[in-house]
Amino acid sequence: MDDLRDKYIDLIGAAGDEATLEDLRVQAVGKKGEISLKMRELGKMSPEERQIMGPKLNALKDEINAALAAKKAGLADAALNERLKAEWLDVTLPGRGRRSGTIHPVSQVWEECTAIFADMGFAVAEGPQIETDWYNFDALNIPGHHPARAEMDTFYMHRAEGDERAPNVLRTHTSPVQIRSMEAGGAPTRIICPGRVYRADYDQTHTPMFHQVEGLAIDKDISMANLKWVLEEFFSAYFGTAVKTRFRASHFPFTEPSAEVDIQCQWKDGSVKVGEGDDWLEVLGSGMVHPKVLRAGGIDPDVWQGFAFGMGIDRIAMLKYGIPDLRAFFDSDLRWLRNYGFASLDVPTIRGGLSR
Ligand code: 2NL
Repeated sequence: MDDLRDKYIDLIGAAGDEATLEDLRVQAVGKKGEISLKMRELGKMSPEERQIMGPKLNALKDEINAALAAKKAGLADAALNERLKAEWLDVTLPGRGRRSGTIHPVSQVWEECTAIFADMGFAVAEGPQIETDWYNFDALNIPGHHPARAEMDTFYMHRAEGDERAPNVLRTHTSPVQIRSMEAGGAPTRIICPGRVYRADYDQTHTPMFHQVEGLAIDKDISMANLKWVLEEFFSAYFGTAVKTRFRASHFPFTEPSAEVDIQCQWKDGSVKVGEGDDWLEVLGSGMVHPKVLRAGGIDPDVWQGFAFGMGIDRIAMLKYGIPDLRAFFDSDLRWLRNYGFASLDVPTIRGGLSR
């Protein structure tokens, strides 16, 4: 038994890796290992012999197991020491910078607009981008034969062969959201509707998808004067400087009277500055909501009246942030996005604040 002990203790001491150690474990204390076989022989011994040999064999088995475990831990330590010697890390080096994405100018301006109008008590309403022709046109006093339907370069959805219903459309403005809000919430109301709109038009200043924010205020005594105040307040907050507006008589089917709104600006070496000079830039359409449109939204035009307006988010983004080409907005060019994008934690800038 002493020979057996010395043999395995020496072999375990000399083992150079875990695989050798495992082989030794199987040879010595495995099911068919030398010590296990010896233990099986206990059955053939006399009780007296067994009294002596049993505990001795158990002690030997424990000793071998302990030696295996100790050697295994030793090998792991040695391996770790080798790795620590070979691999090292300078924890004082600066980290590798990770580029973060940017907020698209459209998203930034969208947020700025909603923040400014929210301060004036407007709630945000959103709605579907695929609309029925009733919500997109008829409810807005644009009947089937009206030239505005043709002028709008509408995208029509597919209808199955033989389906004679008027096709759905990609909304050409966010006005249908306002019709839906009138139906759902009635009057009085103050909402803005920012969103994507679609027109089949593509050139220097038009993209087939663009962004619009429309506004609607309905009450018993709302007038064009309120409209003018709200818009001047908006443009001054948005551009961070007092901005004069100029209202020009115009025509839209959904408002009566209607006005196009220009903002004061100056051309300076090829670019435009808002809020100074004596040039004018058209940025917005507006007017008093047409009685037929109020009625389409389920509101009694003999009791209620209101103003509405619509403007392009992309266009006022270009104006404020000096972005020259509209089409680049939707090219997903990373160099452009890094240049014109905003840091994700930038709070919408409403410079100047409101005069209240
Ligand atoms: C433009 C013209 C405008 C409206 C949009 C509107 C909505 C309802 C009722 C009446 Cl529900 N009007 N929206 C009114 C006037 C003009 O947009 O040229 N925008 C860029």
